[in-house]
Amino acid sequence: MTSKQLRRAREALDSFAIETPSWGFADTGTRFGKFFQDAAAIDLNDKLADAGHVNALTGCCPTVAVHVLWDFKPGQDPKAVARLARKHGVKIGAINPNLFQDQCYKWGSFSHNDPAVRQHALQHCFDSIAIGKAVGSEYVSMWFADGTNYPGQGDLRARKHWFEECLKALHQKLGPKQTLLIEYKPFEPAFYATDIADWGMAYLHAKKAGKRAKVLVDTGHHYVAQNIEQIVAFLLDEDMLGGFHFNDRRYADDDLTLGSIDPYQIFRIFHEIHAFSAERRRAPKIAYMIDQCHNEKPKIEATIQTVVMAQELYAKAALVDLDALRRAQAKNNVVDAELTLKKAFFTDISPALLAWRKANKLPADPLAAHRDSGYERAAASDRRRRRKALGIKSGGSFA
Ligand code: AFD
Ligand code: MN
Ligand code: MN
Repeated sequence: MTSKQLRRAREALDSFAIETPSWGFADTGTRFGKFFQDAAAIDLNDKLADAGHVNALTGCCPTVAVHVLWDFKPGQDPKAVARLARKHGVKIGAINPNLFQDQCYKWGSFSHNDPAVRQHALQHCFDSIAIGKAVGSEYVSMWFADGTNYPGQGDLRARKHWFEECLKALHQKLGPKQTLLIEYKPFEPAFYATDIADWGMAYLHAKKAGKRAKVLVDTGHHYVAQNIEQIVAFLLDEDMLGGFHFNDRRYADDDLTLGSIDPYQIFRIFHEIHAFSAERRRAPKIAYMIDQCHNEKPKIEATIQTVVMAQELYAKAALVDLDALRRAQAKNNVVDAELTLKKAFFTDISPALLAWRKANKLPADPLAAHRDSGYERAAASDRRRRRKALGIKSGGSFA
């Protein structure tokens, strides 16, 4: 690395933070079954402890996204949760309402044809906004499972109008520092028409909801051939890119770990953001968040691997020589234009990462430091004991 590259990479590392998901530390599964891990978090205290441990080792993930129904017990004091997070060295990040598990949502939430259900869903979101205000969170992150499975099942335009009404009502409840993130997903669990199926629908709903509504891009929520960085460039240019849920996938919303299948795609997404920031001389406010569930990888190891990969790709993308790129584009020199990206992508930025970690008093190898720390072993034995006492299934081959 040249000294100029070293400086740019370290500046990028200084400015980069990514949010871990509370649900990434707990046992998760697929629709075919759940495989338990002894060291998986049991409750919110475990999740925040694990998130704090990952942040202490990596220095780049100081906030934790929470799922209201999965993390907040009914009547729990949100300020106590904020204090618990601080105790573990992290802060509560995005608030995720849950509009997809209650039985009343069988026919949808904001798109339900019964106004009482729509009102029930809205009230849950109002409560989630209040939790966000109480814990000092900036983001309310909305994902909807709403959709239909058969042609003719629902009135597609009526559902659009119900969504518009609810999102507008929700936006009006936001505090002055809160942003509403509207996430899209082409299918699953709906397999005929998902109500917010693509970036265009999310964009339209955000625009109509109000000024503090933006689009959330989940990298797993696209058709295999879709060009995600082009969507990101459009949303950036319209000042409508609110944030990301990063993960990776081979086929659909597989929730594999970021960069495990196609790191070059994440690099190209970050390149669009760096190019936008350089040309507009301002870094857009974007919530970088992880949304994964690692059924097979140990939860904490997978999260360390993920945040380090995100850091590396973000720093690599900062090395693209934008002047050389624009010169090559101006001359339609396709090979040189492509090479400016490839050169940055294949630059070994470990010298910058090591220097950054040293300057921030962080371990040179966060994964090795975690493995040497005994944290996983201690968590497994404590949580195995607690699971037994709670009568919850544990890991192991014949459990
Ligand atoms: C599922 C959904 C969506 C949502 C996440 C957390 O596909 O990505 O953001 O759960 O609620 O992955
Ligand atoms: Mn998501
Ligand atoms: Mn998803």
